Amino acid sequence: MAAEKLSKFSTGSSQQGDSGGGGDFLYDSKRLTQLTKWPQIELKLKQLHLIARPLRRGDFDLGYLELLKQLTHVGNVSREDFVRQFDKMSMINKVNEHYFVIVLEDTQTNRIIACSTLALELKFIHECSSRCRLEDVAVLDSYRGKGVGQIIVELIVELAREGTGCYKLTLDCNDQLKKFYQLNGFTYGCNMMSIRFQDGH
Ligand code: 16G
Repeated sequence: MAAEKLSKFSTGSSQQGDSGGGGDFLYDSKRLTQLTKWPQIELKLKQLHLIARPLRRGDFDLGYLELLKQLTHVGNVSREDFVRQFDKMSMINKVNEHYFVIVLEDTQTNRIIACSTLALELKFIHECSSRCRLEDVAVLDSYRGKGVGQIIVELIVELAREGTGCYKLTLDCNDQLKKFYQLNGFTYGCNMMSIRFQDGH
């Protein structure tokens, strides 16, 4: 039963391949381009001169971390730190896909202007299903108000729905963003609690 719930894209283990031409993607870009809704999403992106693709090792130079700084504390992350973390995620993805970081790149400036991450957690419950989390959604301030946030969330929702076989997709957000996520298909369910380690950055 669990096997039947696997995505139509599932290949057993991650393909490190890249149908998009850049080489070192975090996961196979077909995960995005084979989504049923991809043509509609791609059209919306084109109108804004944007492309959507998996994170690449070279994105350190295209403003990925600067973008994340608009979401929360990032701290000092050197190129070596970034590449080490990227390679760890990539290795984990080879065993079983877990990290789907999507970036939107402006084709006119070659800067990354929005991002989001789908993280997949394997479970025993729900017949050995998986649960997905929507994480680290950020849109560069100068690109807000154009529907970019809606596109980046839609991509993750479709990837979770169609590309993972998970039984649910959840997220954490502050009160100001509740309305935005409700408009994008999420319902308010249960409370999120946390213990913050380190010094509460
Ligand atoms: C938001 C993000 C979460 C991110 C956190 C960082 C979404 C949907 N939620 O809750 O993914 O990890 O902010 O804030 O993007 P923190 O540094 O206070 O944990």
